[in-house]
Amino acid sequence: MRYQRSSMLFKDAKGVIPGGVNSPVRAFKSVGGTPIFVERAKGANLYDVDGNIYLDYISSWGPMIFGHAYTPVIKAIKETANKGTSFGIPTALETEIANLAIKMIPNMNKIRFVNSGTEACMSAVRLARGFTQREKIIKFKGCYHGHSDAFLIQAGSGAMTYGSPSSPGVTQGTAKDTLLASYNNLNEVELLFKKYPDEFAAIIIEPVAGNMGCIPPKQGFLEGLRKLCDQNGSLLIFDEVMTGFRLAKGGAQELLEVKADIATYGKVLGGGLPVGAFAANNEIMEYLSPEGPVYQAGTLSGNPLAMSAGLEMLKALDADEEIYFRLAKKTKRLEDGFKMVLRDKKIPFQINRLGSMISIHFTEKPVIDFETAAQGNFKRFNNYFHGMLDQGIYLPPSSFESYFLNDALTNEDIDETINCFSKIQFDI
Ligand code: KE4
Repeated sequence: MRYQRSSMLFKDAKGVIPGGVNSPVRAFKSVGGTPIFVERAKGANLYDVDGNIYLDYISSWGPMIFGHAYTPVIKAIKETANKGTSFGIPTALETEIANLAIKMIPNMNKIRFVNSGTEACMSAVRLARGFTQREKIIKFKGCYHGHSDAFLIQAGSGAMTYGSPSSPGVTQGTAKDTLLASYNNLNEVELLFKKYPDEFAAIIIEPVAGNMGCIPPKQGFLEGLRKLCDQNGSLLIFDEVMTGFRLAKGGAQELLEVKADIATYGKVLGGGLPVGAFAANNEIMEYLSPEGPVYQAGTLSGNPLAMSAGLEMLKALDADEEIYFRLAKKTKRLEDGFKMVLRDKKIPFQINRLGSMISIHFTEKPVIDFETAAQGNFKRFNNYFHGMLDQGIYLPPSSFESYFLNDALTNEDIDETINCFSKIQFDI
């Protein structure tokens, strides 16, 4: 049986870990079935505990941009570990990676390292609130900024009313300060600023949405948010946890040429170890403890083991002038192949792509926001997901996720993926 040992391990895991996983998306809840358990990974391949081999299209949800077990990162981790893994005392390594990150990221002077994207986004909002001395924030339906209370908010009864908690445990008191707008809808944001003048500390957005599937910003959308923030004295926070160091050295700020006031990072920045970060100019960062009044801290923040992995990733990206071109070209090859198959089978679909971020929605209408993303044919998606998994292609187990290609994928791997795709029975 193809997944026998994974099934056993999943059963064991559920006896001691909630849902058998340490992050819900891994449980295959939306696609059904039993998650595979990985034994090891190298390059573009995952090897599960039943001896099955996969081409990996999530790359640990972004970090493995050069592929798994990337030699320079592994070497750095081993060498650093021999000298101790964490001290809770400053190391020169933190300054080295901070300098390189600030060199690569436009518009920022300082960066603070934390341990996850959630922590980075949570801290960025607190910093924006402290800096502006305002309480409300605007986020966008379908954008995910981690599981901090302020972000687990769904649209309230009317678009202009307060949000409501999208998870038990999040209080109404928290929800009242988070208001929602639709992605790619500038008008809704303008109305919020009109309704709550001088009350918004910040807008937080994924500059290229990756948690509704991939949704690029419409022409002028981010520029419009920039203008509204400038007009209203609010900060623009780019959540670049996914896009940072993946779309370009300078992330979405560089690629889309829109300036953020605070940008958050994670994933690629840690090279597969737990790292998040947030960056801003000197004026804003001076408000952060211990220099300023906005408190933020972390026992393992900037620990040398994670910093050594992240530093090697950034060095490799900074030195490789072609990486982003190669990744975009490979992702376009996949896009073109998928389109040819689906057009030939006359299956309605939308493929959104920017750089190496891509996703498929089985729907007629262009997917431009959460509402249109939610109109996909999920049964068809789930059938496609499992049909590909059974052929050794590991895709994100939800149509609300973006695919993350890695540079270890070859053109032959992409063509093999397209070949597997052509064998799927879509017309169920
Ligand atoms: P983490 O706390 O999971 O490191 O980062 C949260 C986060 C923040 N911002 C964006 C744009 C993100 O995509 C994420 C996390 N991404 C998900 C994948 N959609 C992580 C996968 C998971 O939750 O297991």
